[in-house]
Amino acid sequence: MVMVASVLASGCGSSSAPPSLIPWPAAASIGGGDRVGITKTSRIEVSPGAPALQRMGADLAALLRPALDATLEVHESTNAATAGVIRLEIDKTVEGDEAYALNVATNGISIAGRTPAGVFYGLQTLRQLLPSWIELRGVRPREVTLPQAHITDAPRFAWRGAMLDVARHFFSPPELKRYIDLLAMYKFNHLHLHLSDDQGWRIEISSWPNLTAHGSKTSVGGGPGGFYTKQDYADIIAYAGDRFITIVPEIDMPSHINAALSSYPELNCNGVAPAPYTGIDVGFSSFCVDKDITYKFIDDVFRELAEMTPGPYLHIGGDEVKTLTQAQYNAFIERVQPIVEQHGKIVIGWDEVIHAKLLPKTVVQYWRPDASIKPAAHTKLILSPANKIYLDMKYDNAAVLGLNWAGNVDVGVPYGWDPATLLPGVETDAILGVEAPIWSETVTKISDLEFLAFPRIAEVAEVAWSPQSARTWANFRPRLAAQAPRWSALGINAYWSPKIDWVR
Ligand code: TNX
Repeated sequence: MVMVASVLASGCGSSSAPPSLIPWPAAASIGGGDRVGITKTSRIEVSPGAPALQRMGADLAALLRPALDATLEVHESTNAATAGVIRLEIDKTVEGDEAYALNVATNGISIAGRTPAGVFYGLQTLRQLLPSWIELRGVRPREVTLPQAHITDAPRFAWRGAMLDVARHFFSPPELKRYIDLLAMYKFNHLHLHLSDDQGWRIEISSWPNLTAHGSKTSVGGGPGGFYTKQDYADIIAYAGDRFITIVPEIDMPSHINAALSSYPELNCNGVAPAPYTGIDVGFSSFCVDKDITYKFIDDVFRELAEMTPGPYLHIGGDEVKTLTQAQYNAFIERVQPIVEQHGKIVIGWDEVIHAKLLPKTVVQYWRPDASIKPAAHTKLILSPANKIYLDMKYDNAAVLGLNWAGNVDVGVPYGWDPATLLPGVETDAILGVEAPIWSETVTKISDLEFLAFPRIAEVAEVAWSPQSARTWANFRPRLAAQAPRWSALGINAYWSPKIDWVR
């Protein structure tokens, strides 16, 4: 890995700061020689017959439009890049489904990927090589230049996830799209939606309409709640899909289920629907695990969810059950897994499911800080240790937003974590990747969400993408600091931690 730190400051509008790429690429040589200009007469060319590349080309043109005061055209071509061309290309010789090669040179700019996803990640890197003011909306013509660069890159982990709890507080489709946009910039590829909990049910299920007619109307603190119609959900999936983000829906059970129990008395052992719940306790509610109707309900819900969800996974929750015996819990998890698989999907469960007999494909999401539950050797894992990457934990004792049951997670804590070290004895190839949850007990609006996510989500992005050998805090810190003008231009309500010398 070579990084030429001095970038030539030639011409107006060029920046003298070193390029602040996050996540840092697997191999990069940046800077040296003349900066490369993009002008009104530049052209975007894409491999023929690839609609995803056309779309990405149009998105790049839209990004450049305010600065150029012109919309670059996107053309199909089989020619190699030449001066004045930005080329997006499918190249089967690039190794790795999410890998890309990015070249910025005076004789042309090119991004090659084996798949459209690879090209997309190359484009996110290109975006960060552009001056930060490129992110401003509204026409302000300026000379656009970027440093020469030769980058070949591929992710460390296949699963680079974020989770959002839309149950404790609801987030509207436009708010979700905003978060998806921000995640995509940092090469995340999964967004897990925690769609139900005690305080609210957030997804339309046609066969059990009271889930939304009644169960969606509450949230923590008694706010109005909300839910996604099937159309909203399809729209969110398509929006995420265009950004190579897979939506992973979770219906949490057998506990965290008061919203459903409150909507249908017959799901309760005593046949009486409990009142809606707006507090923040956990573990008190449970499905009636001995009633057949419970499994009819689960089958209906996962059938509809499977029909709505193109991604391969359905998350069944399984966490924090306080009112069942271990035997009841295990039997429940063992009965629910095949229901999900019958609908063609792979089960994910929070780490408590390890106590039950798991189907070979079932994926475990490990959330506890310690290694106190041991997964079987072959079990695939998503790592979300609460004391490292729960982004709903407070930054410090003075913080107002967030919880602190797993301790504070200050800036630098996510970065300092190497996923390979969490579970001694677990093979690294059992680790699908990492996922940073934001539980929303204290989070009521998108600006709160942004405050908890930024800057820590950028740390998680690099933990998930970059080779461990390339990662040091000393190297990351100035790159993080240099994100500030970009985040400001994007209107992100970041936490400007005093630990970072933010570039202003
Ligand atoms: C634990 S970790 C939970 C959630 C809470 C969260 C708050 C896990 C699987 N469950 O129910 O919202 O802590 O940080």
